[in-house]
Amino acid sequence: MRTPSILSTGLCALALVLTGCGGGETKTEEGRSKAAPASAATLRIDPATAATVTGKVTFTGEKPVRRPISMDSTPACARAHTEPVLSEEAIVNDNGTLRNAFVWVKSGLPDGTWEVPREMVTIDQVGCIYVPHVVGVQTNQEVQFLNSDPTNHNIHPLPRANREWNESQPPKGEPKIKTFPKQEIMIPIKCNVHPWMRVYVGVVDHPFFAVTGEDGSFTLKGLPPGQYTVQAWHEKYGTQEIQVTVAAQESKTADFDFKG
Ligand SMILES: [Cu+2]
Repeated sequence: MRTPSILSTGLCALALVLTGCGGGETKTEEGRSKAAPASAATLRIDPATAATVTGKVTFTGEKPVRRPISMDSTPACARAHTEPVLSEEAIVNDNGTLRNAFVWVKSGLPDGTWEVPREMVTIDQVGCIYVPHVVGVQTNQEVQFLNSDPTNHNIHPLPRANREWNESQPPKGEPKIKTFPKQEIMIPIKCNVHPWMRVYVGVVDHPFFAVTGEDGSFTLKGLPPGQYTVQAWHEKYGTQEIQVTVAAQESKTADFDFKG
């Protein structure tokens, strides 16, 4: 758990009256003092009130067939696998849940800027596959792109809100450290060399997001009490939203069901 608190918003508002809360003073042309815009309050998870939303993302319908990926165009990629490599576009787990759904709080949080985690998020290229296939990061959190393969890759995000870039990375090359400053659900990233390679990055301006794994469940921890719209996104099946209201320290369930 991180340290408090959303209280800092209120304290900052009080401090703003007294000192400007981080904003300096500038002189206008007339020589009068004028407060510069204060920096936004930094929000942190408050363990005293932290609520939780858990759930699962299920799938109803005919189970999609995972098509095999041909890597014949790059022998170094093909050689990295002894088993057939299957598409990750739609994976239904054995328990009927959907893997790689991105679940996040779309609205309802207090205004302010959430503390950015110091830990980096890693996206690796292994056997000419992006690992993981779906990942969440906070706005301005560092993301390191690794190339663990003995072959060239070319990382090419296709954002709508963030800046597009396109950089090659040599075999076992230096990590590329990047940030995405704007919230965006989702940024597809391709590789210009290998058309089957795809990772989806969910960039969220707060820490309340999760990706479903092999059991299809998710947990959003540390929420302030409030009324939220929680969205689940899936690359093939689109988006769904659920309204959830949580009191301080309350746990609620929000289950999604995507139809095939
Ligand atoms: Cu590649």
